Amino acid sequence: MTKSLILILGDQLTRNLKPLDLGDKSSDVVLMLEVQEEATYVKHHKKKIVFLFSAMRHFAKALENEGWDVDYVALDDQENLGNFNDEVRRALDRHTPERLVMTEPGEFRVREMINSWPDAFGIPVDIMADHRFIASHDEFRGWADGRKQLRMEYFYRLMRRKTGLLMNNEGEPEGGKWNFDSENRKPPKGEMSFPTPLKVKPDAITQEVINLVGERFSDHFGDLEPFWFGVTEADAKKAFDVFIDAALPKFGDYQDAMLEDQRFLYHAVISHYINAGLLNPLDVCQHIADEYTAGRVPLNAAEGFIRQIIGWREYVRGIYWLKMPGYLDQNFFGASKSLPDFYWTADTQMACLRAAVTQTKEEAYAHHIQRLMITGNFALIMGVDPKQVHEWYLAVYADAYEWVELPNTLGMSQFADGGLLGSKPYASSGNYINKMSNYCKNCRYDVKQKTGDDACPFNPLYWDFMIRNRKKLNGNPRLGQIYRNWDRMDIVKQTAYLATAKKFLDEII
Ligand code: FAD
Ligand code: DLZ
Ligand code: SF4
Repeated sequence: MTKSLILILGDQLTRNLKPLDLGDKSSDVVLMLEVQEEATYVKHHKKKIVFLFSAMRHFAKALENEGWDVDYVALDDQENLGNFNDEVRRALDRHTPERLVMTEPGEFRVREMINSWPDAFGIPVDIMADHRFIASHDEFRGWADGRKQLRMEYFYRLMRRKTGLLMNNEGEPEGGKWNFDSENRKPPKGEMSFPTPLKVKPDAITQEVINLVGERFSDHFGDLEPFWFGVTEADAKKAFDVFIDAALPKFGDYQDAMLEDQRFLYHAVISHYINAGLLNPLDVCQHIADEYTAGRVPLNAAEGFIRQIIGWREYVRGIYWLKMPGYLDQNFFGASKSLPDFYWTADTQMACLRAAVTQTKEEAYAHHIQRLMITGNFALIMGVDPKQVHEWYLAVYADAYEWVELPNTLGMSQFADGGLLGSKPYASSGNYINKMSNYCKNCRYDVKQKTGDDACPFNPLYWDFMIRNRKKLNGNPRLGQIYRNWDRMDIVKQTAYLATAKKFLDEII
């Protein structure tokens, strides 16, 4: 008889799971489930589904090769009932285990579902902590408790101390500073050469999944092929090595740059691997720290990268679990406009948005500044309902799971939490985009024009946003100068800004 049925979810594809450590190959069964509901509760990008199902199938095979008994329910199995509840119930009938064991899920929605299983199925359910994360839920709560502001920077220092990453023997940060961002954020300049992320040719398993997704999810956003993501731990490690050799030294310098014909620049393109379990976040950071110690990468690159993972990634997860479920419904500005259609079609004359959406459609990837300062910024200043923005980001990126996507979107990008994550909204005019990218050169709009039919829409919409939300933002010390600039502007110019914004929203969107 099966002692434990070990459920492994689609974003837990690692041996670094407590239930596997404690499990017994001779008496336990591993359960993995491809279910329609997970692929459609938001209509995930086709490439994201291929990536996850193929990675799940490869992981199941690897466990079998190690001697585990794996019960794998594929999406096209005749009896598959299409959701976790029904499929777990069926598996319990098949195996009649003493208990169900699993690692905690990443998403609140799934956690609630699992919480109902002991009663619903009359079986003990052991839910173990996810040790891929550096901070436990209690540790984050302990840090957050009683603090007025939950700034990432302070939490990050705690994580640096905890991991010892980039800390010297005296317990001080390498280079005498915690953060080297002032050396980053360079605009792209002159002739630059760019590496290409590792592209893996689909094997027979991946090809089978591509065919399945093509048949079952043809109405989902995004191009199915060419599909080049790795789907195993070995692929992911190779991709990470390619990044280290070819891109890491320049990662910091050009972290915020954007170029129309360069989709990846010096970014790692590994978030989908980390989030699904194919790469371990702490191992990744240790590797980067070792590269710095060996003198192969500058400190600004190593620190900048490590901060994204042990800082931002851990921090947003902490915020998510601290604030859910209420977090999902936050809407500080009361924004209610619908997400424009061009977020799905890329059919817009704004070159920056066209490029970001086209790339998202083709690659299920956009880098951070495209997400924050192009698609996010536009939705923010236009006044789109943050829930719609959230659902878009959750659907379209291969790395998107609610625990990481929601705080980044609703908090960092849309300021819908009223400033829990960021001290001011990431709203900008076209000037920032022009400085950091080459998009404006090929745009029907003129970034230098502030008002009128040819003005870059970001220019009037920026002011429209600031004025529309003035009551809510007035007390923000970081925005005082901006409002003073507005107040000094002559009324004709102010009126022209707001009229241009209105015309654009009424006629173009
Ligand atoms: P790099 O730029 O090379 O960074 C290295 C790694 O740092 C990433 O692989 C990632 O693991 C981590 N990282 C960097 N920034 C963040 C961050 N803000 N939060 C968490 N981890 C971070 N990231 C996701 O993993 N999933 C999401 O669903 C997601 N949604 C986002 C939505 C918005 C609106 C914004 C502004 C950002 C979002 N991010 C998300 C963060 C970031 O954009 C991606 O992690 C990054 O673009 C992934 O590409 P990369 O691997 O090339 O990252
Ligand atoms: C994202 C996703 C998709 C598309 N499909 C599955 C699936 O069929 N089976 C599965 O176990 N997990 C899937 N996932 C990942 C889950 O949505 C993820 O594990 C939960 O959101 C919990 O974080
Ligand atoms: Fe985007 Fe404005 Fe530049 Fe056009 S001019 S690419 S809309 S920022």
